Amino acid sequence: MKRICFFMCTVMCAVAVCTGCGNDVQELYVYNWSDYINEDLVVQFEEEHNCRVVMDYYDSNETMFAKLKAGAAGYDLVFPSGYMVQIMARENLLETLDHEKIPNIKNIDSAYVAFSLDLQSKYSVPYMISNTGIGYLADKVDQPFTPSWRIFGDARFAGRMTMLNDMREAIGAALKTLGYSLNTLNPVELAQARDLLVQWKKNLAKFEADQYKNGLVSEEFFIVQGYSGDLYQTMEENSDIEYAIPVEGTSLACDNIVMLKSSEHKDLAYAFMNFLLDGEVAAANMEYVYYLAPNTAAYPFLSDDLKAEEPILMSPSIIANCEVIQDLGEGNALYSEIWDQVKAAR
Ligand code: SPD
Repeated sequence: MKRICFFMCTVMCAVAVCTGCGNDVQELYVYNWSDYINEDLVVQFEEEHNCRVVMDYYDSNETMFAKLKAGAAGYDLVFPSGYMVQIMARENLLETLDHEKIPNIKNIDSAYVAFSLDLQSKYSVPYMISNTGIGYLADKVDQPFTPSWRIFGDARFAGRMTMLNDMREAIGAALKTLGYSLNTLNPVELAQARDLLVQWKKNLAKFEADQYKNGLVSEEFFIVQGYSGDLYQTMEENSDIEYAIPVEGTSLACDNIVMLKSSEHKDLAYAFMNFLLDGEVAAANMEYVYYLAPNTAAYPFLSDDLKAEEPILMSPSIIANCEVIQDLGEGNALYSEIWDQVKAAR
């Protein structure tokens, strides 16, 4: 309900701005994943800076990139994963960051910077780190439950399962199941992953990257592929939901904050970046979204409950079972081709 109210307020602010009521305040246009920021913090920032933050949402890196490439204008800040930062930088979409305008950049935990893929934070600052796993209703699966991506091949759950509408995540799960790297460029391995995904697709209600959370909470779906924090959020609403990382391994993503070259509110955008990197703010954000903000100043503020959740805190044993999705340059097209074939398959 809280999340819906926030969405309504955001829409009302946008309407107010468009109709001229908000002309006396500056606006910041943020394009982010859904359920990925603590709305109380947004309100705090608006009050501190006498501004309005207007949010828009996407459900995959590729959707966001396609929209920007198609000419969507007006956004100031975006939150892409590491591999997508590389792609956007190559496309000349990103502002080179002035670190002097982000003093809280000193809080970034150097232990995790490699996951962002932008080692010098030239274009991006790390925001949150996630892994991808299986969310499931404990009373619907065999116990003890051994988490495996192969569950999507189990016809007993046909129509009750979803996988992410996110090509690198869905193909990545199939590749890991076959024992391959989720960054492979080997055409034989990719063809095998495609065939496996086409088999799984027969049992899926759909490929979906946003509404699957509500579907799991309402028990329309029993088993979903999803992002760690998003699935931890669903546990607040249905205590039968559990989260597990498949034994075959999975992806790790560091999502980052980038400023678009076309941003018209760069000072405010820097202020928001810096705000989100404040230790107390980052901790309050983590407690809401259930992802790891790699921020050394945040750790002392975290609750013991959050610190006990290894998949959120990315303990070494979790990281050992994860692989970072890389930008594959021209090889990215191979994944798009495979994905088109999976989508077209019956
Ligand atoms: N609700 C936001 C979830 C974003 C998690 N990271 C996405 C990584 C995609 N590979």
